[in-house]
Amino acid sequence: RPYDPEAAFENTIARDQRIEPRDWMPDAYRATLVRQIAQHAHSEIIGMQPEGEWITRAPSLRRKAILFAKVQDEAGHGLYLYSAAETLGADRTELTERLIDGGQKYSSIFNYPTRTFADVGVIGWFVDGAAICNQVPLCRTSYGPYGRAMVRVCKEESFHQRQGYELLLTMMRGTDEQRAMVQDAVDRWWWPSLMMFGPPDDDSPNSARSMAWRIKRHSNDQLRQRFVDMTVPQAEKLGVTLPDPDLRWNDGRGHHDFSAPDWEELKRVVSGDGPCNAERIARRRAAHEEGAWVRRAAAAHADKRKARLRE
Ligand code: FAQ
Repeated sequence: RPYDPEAAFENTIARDQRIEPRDWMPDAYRATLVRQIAQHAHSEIIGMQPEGEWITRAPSLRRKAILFAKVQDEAGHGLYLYSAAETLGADRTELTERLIDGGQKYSSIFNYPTRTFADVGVIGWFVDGAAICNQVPLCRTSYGPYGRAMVRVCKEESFHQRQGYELLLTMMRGTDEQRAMVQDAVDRWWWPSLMMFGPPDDDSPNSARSMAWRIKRHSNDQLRQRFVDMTVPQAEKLGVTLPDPDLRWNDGRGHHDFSAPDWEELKRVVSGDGPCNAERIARRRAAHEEGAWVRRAAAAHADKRKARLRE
C-alpha cells in the first residue's frame, strides 16, 4: 500500500503519540498550533510587565531577588515558546509584529493593573496557579516540541506559585493593613483569573477541533473547575475570602459550585478594551523599536563570523 501521510497523522494522534516537526500535518493543525503557541509566548512576554513594575519597589532585597528571578523566567518561557512556534515554520519577527499590531492575542489577565505589592503575591498564587492547571495537561499535547517545552515551564511555574503563596502567608501574619491589602488584591484578581481559561465550553469555537487533535486535553470549563477546587482550601488556609457568595462545595457533584465571571468583560478585554491594553502594547512596541540596533548588531556579527569561517 502506498504511504498515506494523512492516515499516518490520524494514526499517530489515535495512538496518543507525538507529531514532530518533519511529520506531515494538516494545514489547519499547523495553523491552530501556531495560533495557540504564539498567544502563549506573547502572554509570557507581556506578562513580564505587571509584576516587573514592582522590581524597583520590592520591600526587601530578598523579595527583589525573587521577583527578578521570576520575571526573568517568564522571558525564558516566552523565548522557549517562540522557538517551538519556529519549528512549525513561523517567523519570530513576524509573530512579534503581529502582537504589536494587534493581529495576535495574548492572555486577558495581563491587562489588569498591579496596584500594591500584594498583587505580586496574588499573581503568583492565582495566575501561576491557573497557568499550571492549564499547562500540566499540555505536557501531553500531541505536538512534540510544545509538550516538551511545557515540562520545564511547568516546573518553574510551580516555583512561582509557591513564592506567591509564601509572600501572601507572610503578609497575612503582618499588620491589619497588610491583611487588607491581600484581601483587596484577591478581590480584584479572582474574576480575571477565572477568565484566563477562556470562554465557556458552549462558546469556545476552537475547542472541539483542538480536543480531537489532542492539542487540548481538557475543556476550558473542566480546567476552570479544577482551578476553583484547588484554590478554595488554599484560600481557607490563608484566611482570605474569595469574592463569590455562591461559591460552595456540592457533595453531589464532588466539586465546588461557583458563579460565572462576566463574559462580556472578557470579550472587551480580549478585543483590546481592558484597563491596561494600550499601555502594555505601547511598552512592548517601544522595547521592540529600542532593541532594533541590538538585533542589527547581532546579525552583523553572525554574518562576519560566517564569512570568517568560509575563509
Ligand atoms: N485571553 O475557542 P477558544 C502565562 C481567545 S499563562 C485572551 O476557547 P482556545 C504564565 C482564544 O485564543 C497565560 N484570549 O480558544 C504567566 C481564541 O482566539 P482566536 C497564557 C483568549 O485556544 C503567569 C478565542 O478567544 N497561557 O502566561 C482567552 O481553544 C504569570 C476563542 O477561545 C496560554 O496561552 C484569554 N483568557 O482556548 C506569565 C495557555 N481565552 O480563535 C506571567 C495555552 C480565549 O480568535 C505571569 N493556551 N481566548 O484566535 C490555551 O490553553 C488555549 O489557547 C486557551 C483558549 C485555553 C487560552
